[in-house]
Amino acid sequence: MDRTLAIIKPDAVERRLTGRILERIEAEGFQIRAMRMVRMTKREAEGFYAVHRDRPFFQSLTTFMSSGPTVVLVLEAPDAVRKWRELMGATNPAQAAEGTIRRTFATSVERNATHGSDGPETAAFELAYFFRGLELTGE
Ligand code: IDP
Ligand code: MG
Repeated sequence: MDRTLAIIKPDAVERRLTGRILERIEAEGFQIRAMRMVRMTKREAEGFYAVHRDRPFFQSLTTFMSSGPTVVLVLEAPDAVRKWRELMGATNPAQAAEGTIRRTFATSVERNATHGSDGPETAAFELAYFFRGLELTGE
């Protein structure tokens, strides 16, 4: 079993899409191992997206991610990292496959409804960014 970090971003929470996205996650066979609502500060969003600090969209992205509450989740499934990215679809919703979460719910490349870790090392960093050991080890 594998774990990945998912975030329901502020655009989707604000538009009351949380329930529909959670339903989709469970329907696709993920076990939700931990879940919490988090309103990140600007600084916390910058720490989370530190790998992107030199990208032109960094300031806008971290302002957006700290603009309202998010839902952070630990998802478990075989091959969870890849499987969750596949369910989310491409970063740019215009390029995301039909039926993916981003194709269905995103309104722009920035306001794209959900986040997912992009590999096992990233997942380990991102899970630890939001969840403590005890929350992560429970069955
Ligand atoms: P990912 O979320 O699909 O892994 P990343 O390249 O890691 O995509 O980018 C992180 C987030 O930054 C994206 O989900 C999106 O919200 C935002 N982003 C990425 N590229 C752009 C862009 O070209 N313009 C504006 N925002 C972007
Ligand atoms: Mg990424």
